[in-house]
Amino acid sequence: MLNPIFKKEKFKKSVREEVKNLFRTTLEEANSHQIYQAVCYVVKDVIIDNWMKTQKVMNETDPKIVYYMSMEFLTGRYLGNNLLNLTAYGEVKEALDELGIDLNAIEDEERDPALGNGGLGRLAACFLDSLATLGYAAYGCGIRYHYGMFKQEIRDGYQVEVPDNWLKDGGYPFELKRPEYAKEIKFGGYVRVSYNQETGRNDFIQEGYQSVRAIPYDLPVVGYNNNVVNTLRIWDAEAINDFQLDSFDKGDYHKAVEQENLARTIVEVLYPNDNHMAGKELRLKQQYFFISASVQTAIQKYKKNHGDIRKLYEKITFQMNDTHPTVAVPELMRILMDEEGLTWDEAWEVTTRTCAYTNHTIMAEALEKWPIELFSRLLPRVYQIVEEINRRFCERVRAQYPNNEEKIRKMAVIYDGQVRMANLAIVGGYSVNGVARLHTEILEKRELKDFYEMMPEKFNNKTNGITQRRFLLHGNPLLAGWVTEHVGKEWVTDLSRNKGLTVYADDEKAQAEFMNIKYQNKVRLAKYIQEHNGVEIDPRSIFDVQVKRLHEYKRQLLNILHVMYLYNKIKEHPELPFYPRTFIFGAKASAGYERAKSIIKLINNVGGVINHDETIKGKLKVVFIEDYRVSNAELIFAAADVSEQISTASKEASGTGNMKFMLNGALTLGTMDGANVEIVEEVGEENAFIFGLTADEVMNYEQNGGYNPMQYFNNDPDIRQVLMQLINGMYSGGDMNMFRDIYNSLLNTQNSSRADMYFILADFKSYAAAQERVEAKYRNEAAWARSAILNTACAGKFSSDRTIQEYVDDIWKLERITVK
Ligand code: 26W
Repeated sequence: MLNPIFKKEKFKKSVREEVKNLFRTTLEEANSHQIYQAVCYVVKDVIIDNWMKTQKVMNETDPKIVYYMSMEFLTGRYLGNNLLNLTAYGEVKEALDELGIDLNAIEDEERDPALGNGGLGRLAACFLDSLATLGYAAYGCGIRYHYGMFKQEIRDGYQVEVPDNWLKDGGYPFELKRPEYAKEIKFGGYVRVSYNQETGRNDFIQEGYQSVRAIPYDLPVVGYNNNVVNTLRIWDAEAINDFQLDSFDKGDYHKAVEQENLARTIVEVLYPNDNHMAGKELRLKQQYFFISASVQTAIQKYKKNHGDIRKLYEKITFQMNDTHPTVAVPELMRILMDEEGLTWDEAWEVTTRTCAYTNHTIMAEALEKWPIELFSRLLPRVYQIVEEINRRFCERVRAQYPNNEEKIRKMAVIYDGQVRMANLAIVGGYSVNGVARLHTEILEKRELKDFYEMMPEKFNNKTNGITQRRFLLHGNPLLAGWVTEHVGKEWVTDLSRNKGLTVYADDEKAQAEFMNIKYQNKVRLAKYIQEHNGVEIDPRSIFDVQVKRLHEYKRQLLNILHVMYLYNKIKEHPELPFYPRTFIFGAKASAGYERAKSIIKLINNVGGVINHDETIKGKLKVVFIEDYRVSNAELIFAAADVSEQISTASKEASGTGNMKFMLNGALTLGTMDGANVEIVEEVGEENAFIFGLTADEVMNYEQNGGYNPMQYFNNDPDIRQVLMQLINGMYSGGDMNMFRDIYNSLLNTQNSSRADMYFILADFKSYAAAQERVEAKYRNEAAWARSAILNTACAGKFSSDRTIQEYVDDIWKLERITVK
């Protein structure tokens, strides 16, 4: 199975050669970064062979293809993962060892391609991994941002955003520029309608537009041990007419400059907003840019082997990752009608059988809406089509629900001067799915109720998953080895095999081994934290971890308020038993999200006070890990005892970090929200710590009112004490105003929004009680080990392989390919 290139002697020779060719130097003199690049290029050679073979099989067998369209792909580093999926990691590690080179150090030379914000982008990357591993033909379609997610630095406790130029020093080793597949994308101008004698129909011709050239870069997506290599195609932009002097003479100087600017700005940066719609013109440009390029490419590819464009849906699905790619619906209509000559009805039939939509959030502020003025100015022809989609759809609604303008108000695609992208995605596609059972139920019963009633057949659930290959095999080699010893290697492609670990849950030896591995991973993380954050933590303490984007609904604030409460307890009762705890946070806040940023500052300041208080004898530590990202996430999950999943019930669509913790044997401390519900269902409530309001209770309060946070403040001295400490200068060097906004957000009604929007005070005491159960259980080593093993054992459902197979069976209907 092993490719001969990875035979040790051969591989060592190739690396030497590559270092020489690339850098005109010897291996002995090359620095780590040069060696890293050389190793990548040797590995890339193998990948390219399989890549071409996969293409050949696709051409010969003509399978149906899914195009996974996403503005974000948070892939994390490639080198280690590629080696693992090529099953060459061990060989290469040994070969490099013999050269005196440490593979882990080489891997650390790679920058994370951070082309995504959080859950949605990482999910897209897990899905590509599973698609390739299961042998399905798939393209990821995205944007080659020059600056992905910012690098986070913490200065004086504050988040500082630093641009992260991931393409610095000669681009990215694994990508391949494909200029021969460039496409032209048009913006603005107007639509001229002219009668066509030949066809007897009107032609719609866009004129006076600006255009930009979309250039694809391909990244390989290596399947596990199956020779399949799919493609993640990310689009870069170049100016269409490199600056021509004569355009000055023609009076087009201004336009030439503008087109240059358009090309320069369009893919410059990823919007660092998570669950918040900014409504920026450039963002809509980005969306149309990569969608038009991707749709054009897909159609061109289809037409190479197929005569009848009316059957497009038999060979292609466009899966839209949230509403960000929804302009695919009218763009496909445009191409089918204006370029392929289909009638409206024919084009609509094709479009609504080709497009499918995944919803990832019910947060109202995340819903994408574009002002008509902006949309029609930027995409004049596409807008005409959206208008017609809306007109016809409203007609249908009125026919089905006569005299019910309420239905129109809720379901229209264009309303109140805005284009509503979710409504467009639902109307223009054949499938709408949520990402966890509870989330889909909320969509059907509340958020999208009217659509569900009108077209229930479109709705379905696909509970998220994660790839065990990155988050166990690569991220936690010790535990991966242990799992293999006990249930065999098959779990790598069939995570349900982990069930076999159940029989070891009560086995003393297995428990000791399991906890010892956890301990070693804690030592590894402690070392990372010491090196990167300068904080010393005790690997024997309970590692209680919350890593995810910073958002009020995710309630990092509840966590840190509870830490403040514990600190008060320890100070007041130093004699009481207390199991040492380390609270670990990692989170980026959107650059413009002020409250999120002050929560980061609060966490750091609380750490500053507690970590330096010698009187508590190290019982409590708080660390904020700077620049949380995929690469350090792998270390963090492996080392966690407790997984904090404490969102306000109903707000977290699914969560996927929760699954990564579970797989690595951490116990969930969480609310009944998102996929937590299913995690608890799999592992049993006695192996998790559940607390807080239910989704129904939260939604009830939201609908009917009756929630009064002041009552907790007045009646509960512990809560009052902690809240007063936000404004008495205790954690702000005497500054009484530093955290006043946070205090106000919990207690004071500000400009029409309710105080404590996320029910932190309502859940505080039940959270504290759950934390007490954590401590009690941890004291009982056997009980903890048992639960930890069961978490790893019961994580099978949460493999993205399972998720992808469900997408294939219910939505995409793909057939597998085999590559020899
Ligand atoms: C328009 C601005 C914007 C940007 C990003 C709106 C919404 C988003 C994403 C949908 C936010 C996101 O990443 N959502 C997360 O998706 C994960 C994968 O399904 C879920 O596990 C998380 O619960 C959800 O918050």
